[in-house]
Amino acid sequence: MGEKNASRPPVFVTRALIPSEDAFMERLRAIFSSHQLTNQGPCVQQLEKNLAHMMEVPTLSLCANGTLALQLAIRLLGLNGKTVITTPFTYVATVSALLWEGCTPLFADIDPRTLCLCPEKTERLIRKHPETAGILPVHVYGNACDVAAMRDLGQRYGLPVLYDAAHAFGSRLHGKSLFAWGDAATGSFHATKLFHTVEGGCIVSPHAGDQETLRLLRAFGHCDDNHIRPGINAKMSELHAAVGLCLLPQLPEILRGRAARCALYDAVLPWDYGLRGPRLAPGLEWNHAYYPVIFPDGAVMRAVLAALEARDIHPRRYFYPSLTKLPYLQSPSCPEAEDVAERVLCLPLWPDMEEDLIREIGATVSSVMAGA
Ligand code: T4K
Repeated sequence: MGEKNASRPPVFVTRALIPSEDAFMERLRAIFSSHQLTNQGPCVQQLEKNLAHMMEVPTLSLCANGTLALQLAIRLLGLNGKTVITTPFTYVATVSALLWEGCTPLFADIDPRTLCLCPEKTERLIRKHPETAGILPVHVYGNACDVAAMRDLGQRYGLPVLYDAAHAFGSRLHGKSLFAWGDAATGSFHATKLFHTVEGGCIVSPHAGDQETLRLLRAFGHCDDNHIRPGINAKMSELHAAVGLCLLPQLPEILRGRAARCALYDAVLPWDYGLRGPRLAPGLEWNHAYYPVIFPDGAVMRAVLAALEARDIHPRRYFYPSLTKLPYLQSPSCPEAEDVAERVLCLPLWPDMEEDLIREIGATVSSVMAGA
């Protein structure tokens, strides 16, 4: 153990999908010959239509990235400047979007089984903070939050529920896209995501009229000479949308490839040593967005990480630290999130990842666990 394999390049947590060069060049030539490179061009419109159709949602608005998608959705729901309850177990973008919109984030702890925001702890925090104006749960790793409990909370306290669905593209709950839940849901199409536009994001809302508002918000707030509200520049370019149009037809193959690799991890990892994964929501067709493994304690996780890194294999500590520990926020502790953040690792995963690599990772983890 501990030997770098000189015959292969380093292994990272994921490997971005590359569109077929021919398909992309064809789209690029069309874009260049039209001279329309951005500002709600035909590729963006087509991708919006294709994604909305595929996800069976009334409308979908593309934007420049998943962070701006959150910021636009916060504005859409009128939450800017207000107190919003969210989860500490997520990528930092969830909370930085709130901070950039002048919100006060409050962290409720997670359910340690699903790793998503806990509805009971959220309700306790709402009662303690009657100034709460909204709830921002995250479908972590593409697992589903308890959407029924969150909807119930939203209705009982009159609070909009905005889902950060950055990991959830391709996940379906009871046959419906995870983006179909909530007062709005936002996605990320960053290069590291299972489907991407290099940089990109989207906002889905159940109200068709919101698309017009989002079109204004993401493009300076005006329509020709008619200035309606303050906006920002969060538009997606035609080149980015073209990458998405090339990759989208591969989605079924992408999901199958990821599921098969996760099944192989399931088979080769030494679960008897107390490893576990998040408990998936009942009724979920999971997109296998990540392959998180929770180790018995932080010391074992760090030993596994060191052994893999010695082989030039680089899993990631998604999501460490718990956001309650951010140095620029003062937050009470959330023990469940802090505990999981100390001992979770996301193993490398992409749809055509070599099976031998997964076996090598399994054997490395097994040998560390056997000696621990
Ligand atoms: N909400 C949640 C819950 C999120 O997880 C995220 C983003 C957002 C909101 C915000 O969405 P965006 O504004 O990003 O659209 C990555 C991604 O940059 C970020 O999108 C993602 N979540 C987060 C979980 O992970 P890093 O800093 O870990 O990425 P990086 O550059 O270390 O890349 C990881 C590996 O991916 C590399 O080692 C190799 C591979 N890779 C990376 C890039 C950039 C490629 O193969 N090609 C590439 O171009 O943040």
